[in-house]
Amino acid sequence: MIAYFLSDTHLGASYIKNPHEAERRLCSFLDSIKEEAEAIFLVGDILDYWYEYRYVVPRGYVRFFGKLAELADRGIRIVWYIGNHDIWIFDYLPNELGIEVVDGYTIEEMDGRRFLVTHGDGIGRLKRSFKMLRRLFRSKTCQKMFSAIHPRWTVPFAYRWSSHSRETGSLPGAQPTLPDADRMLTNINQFSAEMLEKDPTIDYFIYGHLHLLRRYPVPLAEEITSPAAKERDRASEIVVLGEWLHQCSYARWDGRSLTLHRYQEEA
Ligand SMILES: [Mn+2]
Repeated sequence: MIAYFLSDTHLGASYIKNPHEAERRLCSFLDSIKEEAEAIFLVGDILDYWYEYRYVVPRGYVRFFGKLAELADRGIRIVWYIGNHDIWIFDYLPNELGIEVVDGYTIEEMDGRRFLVTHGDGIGRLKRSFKMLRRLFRSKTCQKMFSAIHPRWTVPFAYRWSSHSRETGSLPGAQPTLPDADRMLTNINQFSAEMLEKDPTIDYFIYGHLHLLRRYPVPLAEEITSPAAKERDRASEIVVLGEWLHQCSYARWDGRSLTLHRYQEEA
């Protein structure tokens, strides 16, 4: 099985200087892997803002959506994990593009290895304000109320929020700044160790969200180290996927090993 993992492309973000170029580069990457990829995991914050109304969706991304549809039509399995920016995908994108959309995590089995995959914004110890907003954003009642407001007001508001929160770093739309990244690394370490305690068969924990490219063995806190985990013949690893604003980083599973790469277009 050949599979690809990438995250945090943030298409549509106001701070992307050349939006069409960012979209084109992503499509060119998808083109370059379509002959061999059997599964593609989009690990969250793929769009900087998205909101599906019942009969209407926001503008943009036609080439990217078209590319996903083309790859899905070829039989490539595409799984899109909701991040903290692209929360409001409902039934339009999955049905229209023929992809799977996941809110939370899944455990994937490929070639006898097990992968826990999730964006990573909702795990570990979160600030109370962040937790409340996450709940608010996912509340069916709030979504109904939000949908009832004309998009001419909500969409510009959401874009402003998304770029403002990035500057202040205090809201869920925020990009992690470095001190924040430390806390988030602690969160994913803790979450991974706890999951491993429950299920020692997980080989890889794959996260987005941090905009850092990292790979290291799951650090097991002493109090949560289980005998089962200790007896394992191989160490479980944490992989943080980086981002597509500068690094264009991704992970590739080739059936035997997982490797990290940066996409560079051929001249
Ligand atoms: Mn994120």
